[in-house]
Amino acid sequence: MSTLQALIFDVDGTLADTESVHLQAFNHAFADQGLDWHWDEALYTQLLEISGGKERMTHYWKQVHPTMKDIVGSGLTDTIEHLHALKTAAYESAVQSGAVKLRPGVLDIIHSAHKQGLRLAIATTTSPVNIAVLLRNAIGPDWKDLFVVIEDASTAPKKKPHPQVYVQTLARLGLPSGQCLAIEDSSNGLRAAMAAGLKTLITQNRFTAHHDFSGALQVLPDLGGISVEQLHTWHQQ
Ligand code: XBP
Ligand code: MG
Repeated sequence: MSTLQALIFDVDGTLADTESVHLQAFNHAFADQGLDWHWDEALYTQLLEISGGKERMTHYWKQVHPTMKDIVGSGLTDTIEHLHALKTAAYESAVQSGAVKLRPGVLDIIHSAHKQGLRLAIATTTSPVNIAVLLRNAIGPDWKDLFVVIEDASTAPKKKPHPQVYVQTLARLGLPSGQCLAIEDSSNGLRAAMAAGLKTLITQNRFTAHHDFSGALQVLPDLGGISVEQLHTWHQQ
């Protein structure tokens, strides 16, 4: 029987309910560039089927505004890069000003798991600056000391449901998937983790409550009141 040695956390929607702040940041970038794009929550819930902010904007552009000319005069890719840089800056300042709190139970689980000697890792499709601003504000300047591995959009360009980010996390942990547990919020994340052979706990949120979570170890509203011991028990199931 493989005992649990590591927890691998997704970021957006799992560590914190960040997507409404991402949504505001996208709309800020569009308005800043004089685009008449405005994503409401209903549309964004659909667009979240596409992991990765750049991929999401590219999908939207090609699907909804195929005739739109690029705005920086050097083609779609550069325009998307430019919009994404603006969006990330807007997201960073919103989180920096306290727009996002960690979800219930997350900080307790991180600290108790770390104290009990479990290794902690992050496997996300978001950008590294977004992880840093969230966790620096939520945990403190030494937040990185708690995580032995961080894989993100800068190290794993193939986005969930592709398993690349989880496969690379496992390789860097040096652990078999059977000794780890992934914690996710979305069907893309669940599929990516399961494709890497990981048992996965889902903490759903309002953007993902309608998703198909077949194959998840558990589907929870959040981690509130969940102990590390309980994670061990579920992992042994
Ligand atoms: C969720 C995502 C990200 C965010 C936006 O990531 O798909 O794209 O929505 O962040 P996670 P970026 O894997 O943590 O759930 O604009 O930086 O992509
Ligand atoms: Mg997520």
